[in-house]
Amino acid sequence: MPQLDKLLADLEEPEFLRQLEECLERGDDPAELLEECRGGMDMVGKRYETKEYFISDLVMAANIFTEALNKVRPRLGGDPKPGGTKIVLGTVQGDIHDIGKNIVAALFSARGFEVIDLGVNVPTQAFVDAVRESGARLVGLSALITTSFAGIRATVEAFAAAGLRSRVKILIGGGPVNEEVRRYAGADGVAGNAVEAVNLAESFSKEAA
Ligand code: B12
Repeated sequence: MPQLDKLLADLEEPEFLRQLEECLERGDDPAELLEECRGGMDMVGKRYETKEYFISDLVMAANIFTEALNKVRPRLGGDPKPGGTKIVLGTVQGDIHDIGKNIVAALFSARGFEVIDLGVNVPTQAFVDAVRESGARLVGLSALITTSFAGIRATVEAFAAAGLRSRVKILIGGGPVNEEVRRYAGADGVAGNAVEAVNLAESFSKEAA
């Protein structure tokens, strides 16, 4: 079994991509492969904390992961369906991490949702406006740095202030986001990875139907 996580953490780009191709060719589960790669990003984060890696290494790791996601995306299957359940997705204000959000977006599209991706560092009002314009009943907020938990909460509060809180289910996720953060922010659900995120969204959509 190749160690995709370690190859990514060591920034061994050509060998990492070669082995990823091999795994895809032999039919390994694409979502599981992405989770293994995510383990490599955790190692990168730890090396950054211990000052073995610098920001430039984080950028390089992010670029390699993005290439990996581009290779894996077609294998996730499905087609984006304009008529599917809509979800407004974005990384909250103050935060520019988007790899996890992009994986979540890819899996939602593959499972037949229509994803309205607002990108990164999204102002609270932009989420509210997107829900108003699209009529989406699901919102997904991503956050990777602890200082952006306040951005999650502010976004939830913005929906309340706009009188839309009961219309939408708000899912949150991203590295350190957990049940405690969900309670702090007043969101409806939290998921630890993209597969859990889609399953939770599907159960919310069924409830609403
Ligand atoms: C790559 C990286 C970067 C890249 C990001 C590039 C990009 N395009 O995203 C760059 C270099 C830009 C970067 C910048 C910074 N980073 Co950074 N970064 C990382 C790193 C190494 C990996 C993140 C990642 O991509 N993980 C892989 C993805 C797949 O995992 P994920 O995001 O968790 O997503 C999964 C789940 O969480 C879930 N999910 C994700 N989103 C959502 C959304 C919903 C709705 C749901 C339901 C689920 C869900 O599904 C995903 C798939 O399974 C992490 C370390 C780590 N362990 O995460 C640090 C890390 C997050 N960064 C950190 C820091 C400090 C920074 C900077 C502040 C550094 C600086 N001094 O400038 C800046 C932040 C700037 C800002 N304002 O945002 C710290 C945060 C510490 C903290 N206490 O908050 C970390 C933890 C590193 C560390 N250990 O110190 N970073």
